[in-house]
Amino acid sequence: MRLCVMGLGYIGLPTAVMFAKHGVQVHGVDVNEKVVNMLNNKELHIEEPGLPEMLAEVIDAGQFTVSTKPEKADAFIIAVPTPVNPDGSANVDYVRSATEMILPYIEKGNLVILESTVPPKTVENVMIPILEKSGLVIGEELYISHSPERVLPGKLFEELVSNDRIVGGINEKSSELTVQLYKRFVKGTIHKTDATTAEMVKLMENTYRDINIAFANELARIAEKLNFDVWEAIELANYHPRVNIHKPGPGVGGHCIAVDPYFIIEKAPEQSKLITLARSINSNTPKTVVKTIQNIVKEIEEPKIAVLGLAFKGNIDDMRESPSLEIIEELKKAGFKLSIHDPHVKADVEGKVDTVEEAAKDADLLVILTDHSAYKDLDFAAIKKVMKSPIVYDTRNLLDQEKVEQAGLHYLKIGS
Ligand code: SAJ
Repeated sequence: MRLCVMGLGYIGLPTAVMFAKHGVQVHGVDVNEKVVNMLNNKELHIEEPGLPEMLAEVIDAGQFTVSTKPEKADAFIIAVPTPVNPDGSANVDYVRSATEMILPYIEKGNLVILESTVPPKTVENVMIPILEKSGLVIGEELYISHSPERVLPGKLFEELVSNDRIVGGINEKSSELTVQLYKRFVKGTIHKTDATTAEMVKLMENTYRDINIAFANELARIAEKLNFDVWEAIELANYHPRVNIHKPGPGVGGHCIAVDPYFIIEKAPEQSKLITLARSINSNTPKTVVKTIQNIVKEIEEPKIAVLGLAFKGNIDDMRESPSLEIIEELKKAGFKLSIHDPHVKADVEGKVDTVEEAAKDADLLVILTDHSAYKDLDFAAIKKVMKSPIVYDTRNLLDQEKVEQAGLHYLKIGS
């Protein structure tokens, strides 16, 4: 079995490596030459627990090759990004170009699977017309399906295996061949449907989460106005067997939840009123955080803010759509002096320092923006010593309030 994986990012690379580990001869393709060179040297451009070891293993075993050009295979997986255009619509150019790239390598009996998250009808209206140019009869000589990835960065390998999977073929044979392929490592149930339903299922999952988080963020604003602790209230409400309110925070980041709802809105704007409102609540949340920060330090002359966390969520290095970036930008615009820290992000960011103590030095406020585990066990006594004003603002309800206060710091958190 030979597999060609187009796009070696957060999803394509771990998926390719996983197939290689399960007896498939995998060829990975990325248009970025730098990424290809790094991978060939067994170096990684992304962070994911377990990936470095597995990459080295499959390369050494000769099961995984990487280049900028596709090769002939039995099956092709497309896992390329779908960015958002400035007008909010999905940019499916990479899906289009990856499909065009594999066209010269396609042979009778091949299977093409799209894993990228896309607006409904992309398989039908974008991929099929390109693949028809192969001259093969679609559905009879060339099989096509959509099997959206649904794994959580940071827990990717665990979820690749244990999560249920949706497979939406353009016909039964396409679905069946796709199921057979993923069965090599998927232990969860693989559910068969059609391509358009699969496209929608993926978008609905992330939109459900976006709406739920918007509700939590709204509750946090209500708590701040009415003076109760939203975290305690949510915890208590969630003891009800049919309630599962998500967590408020500094905003919603990442390339999935902050983006996918727009793919539904784009195709049915009139019908997507709740989805649109939730999106606007979440995308305005970073501004609310900035206002709160301004309020906390309003009496302090030329305040310095130490910002902890650049990644969009804990224990990963991904900054895509991270609320931290917008908050930092707004704080800079407002003229605050900033020092920034993130133990996972390696990219160069202006003002980033190597340790929390360095960031806290002479600061008037320490703001927790990302729920990295490393921040839970900070040496708060040492931090207090170096800070100018000992105030902590926790937008994730991450820290142990008692521990922070015992060290002599003043503790404030979002939604209370
Ligand atoms: N967040 C909150 N409150 C919460 C949960 C999350 O503010 O209660 C924030 C996070 O801090 C982060 C953002 O939302 O900024 C998104 O984080 P996430 O952990 O909810 O999701 P992602 O983007 O890492 O991954 C999601 C997952 N989708 C669902 O859980 C329905 C994952 O399974 C998908 O594979 C992924 O999107 C994707 O690629 O679509």
